[in-house]
Amino acid sequence: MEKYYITTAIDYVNGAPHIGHAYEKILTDIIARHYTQRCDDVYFLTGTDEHGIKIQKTAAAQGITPKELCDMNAQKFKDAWKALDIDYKKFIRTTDEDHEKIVQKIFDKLLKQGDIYKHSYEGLYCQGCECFLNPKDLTEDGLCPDHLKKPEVVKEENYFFKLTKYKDILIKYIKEHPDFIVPQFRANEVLNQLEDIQDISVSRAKSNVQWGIDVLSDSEQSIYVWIDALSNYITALGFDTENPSDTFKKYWPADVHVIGKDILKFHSIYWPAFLMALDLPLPKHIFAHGWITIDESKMSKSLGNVISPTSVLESFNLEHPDAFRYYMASSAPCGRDGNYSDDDFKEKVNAHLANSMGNLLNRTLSMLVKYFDGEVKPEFKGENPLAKKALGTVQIVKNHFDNFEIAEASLEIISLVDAANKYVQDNAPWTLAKEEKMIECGQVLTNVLDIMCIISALIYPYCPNIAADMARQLSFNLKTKLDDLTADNIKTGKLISKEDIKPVFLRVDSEIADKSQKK
Ligand code: ME8
Repeated sequence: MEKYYITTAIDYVNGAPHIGHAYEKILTDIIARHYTQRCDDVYFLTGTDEHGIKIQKTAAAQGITPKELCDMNAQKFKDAWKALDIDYKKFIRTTDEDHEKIVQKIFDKLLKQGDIYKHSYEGLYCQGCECFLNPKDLTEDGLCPDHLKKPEVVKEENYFFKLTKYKDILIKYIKEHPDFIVPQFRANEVLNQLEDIQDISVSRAKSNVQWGIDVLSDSEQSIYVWIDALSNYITALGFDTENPSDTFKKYWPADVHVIGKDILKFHSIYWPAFLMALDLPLPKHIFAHGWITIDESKMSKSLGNVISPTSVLESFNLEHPDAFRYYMASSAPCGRDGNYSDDDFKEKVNAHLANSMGNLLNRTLSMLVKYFDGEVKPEFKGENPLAKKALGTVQIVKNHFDNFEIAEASLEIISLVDAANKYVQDNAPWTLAKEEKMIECGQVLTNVLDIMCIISALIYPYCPNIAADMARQLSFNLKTKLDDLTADNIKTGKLISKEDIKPVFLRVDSEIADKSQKK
């Protein structure tokens, strides 16, 4: 694998980031970090979507300019991703000058080659979706099914993109590439939507929408938000209609666009059609994740249950975001909806990260210090009964990531931790020490520590801080590529002293955590 190009959806900046936005960025960051363990060149793009009527109206309601609103809220997204250790390479804003210029050129090219034409139109526009809705998709009360709001009747002369021209070729492509849309069960929904697809409006009259990129040849029209937004995946790399940059040539096509299920239509129908019109290759995968609910309810301003991504870190006084990242990433199987609840969060991270994984390392290192002054003797090394399961888990985890099964992969890692715990329980090194079977005791401890190195590598994408703490105590190089992992990781000689043993994760709400909170 030479390169891996991965993107998130770019978030609307008419509000602050919430836990749903965070879910997507965490999933993407985990996938990106996993691939850094398999390939030297991962490009991770995220950003904000800053044009459109929604942003224009929110700014007006707050008495500020759209640009001021965008600047203020884009910063909130950047701050949140920093707090969650989202390690993106580039943050694109659709108000970036170079992005705007290239979007104008893309539109112009499609217009000149006849993929875009002008047409007078009356339709039902949903501001929440920033798109025209088909009357047959509305609820019985005539509302947008996603936003439960009445769409407005818009009558305008707009530019249209000839989506119908690409209908058959798109259907064929999706049928011939069963891994294009992930999870596969969503492909049928897309094929159904394609059946009655129409040409789509790709501009709005400036008189109605001022906050948008001007059509180059027609200053009365601004470019429709989805052409503007979707193009970010190529403009960020320096795409140009005449002279694409080397970065673009290197990274395009994207390996995966990670997006929510609500915007799958735009990514698996509109975007591939735009790309075909531009004569560019299609992304390899569109991964549509599910939605996060709070205490089993849909998050909404009116219910007052919108949770900011950093509020969880603050309310549990977490010193790093690992537990939250782990919890979110393991909250739902591939493409299914997940849920956040405080109680479930506490229970799961305490059980998995503190009791199973953290304690195992802590107990094993403490015994090594107690019985052997922290030294791994050459005679402790030998055949490791946990090796097969551990190296098998590495392969299973890789396979899960290839299918974007992030929660499923995390379960495999915890199952390896459980197997190592059972091995310690079954072999009771404390009893071996009491019976003065010191070599056997040392072997058991070393076997576990060798496997803990593999566990630190596997948990790294989810919990980079915990993994770094584990690796430090094990003198293990976390930069080891997954394919280079062996079951022989611990060097012989002095490994650790008593004062260097440190719990890698304190139970949330435990006494110790309470004390460190008071500090
Ligand atoms: O759709 N759970 O922006 P957006 C999980 N600007 N994911 C959620 C979620 C939830 N409760 N709520 C939102 C847009 N998301 C466009 C995208 S891409 C070229 C343009 C996800 O701020 C949502 O599914 O409404 C989407 O993938 C992302 O957050 C941004 O949503």
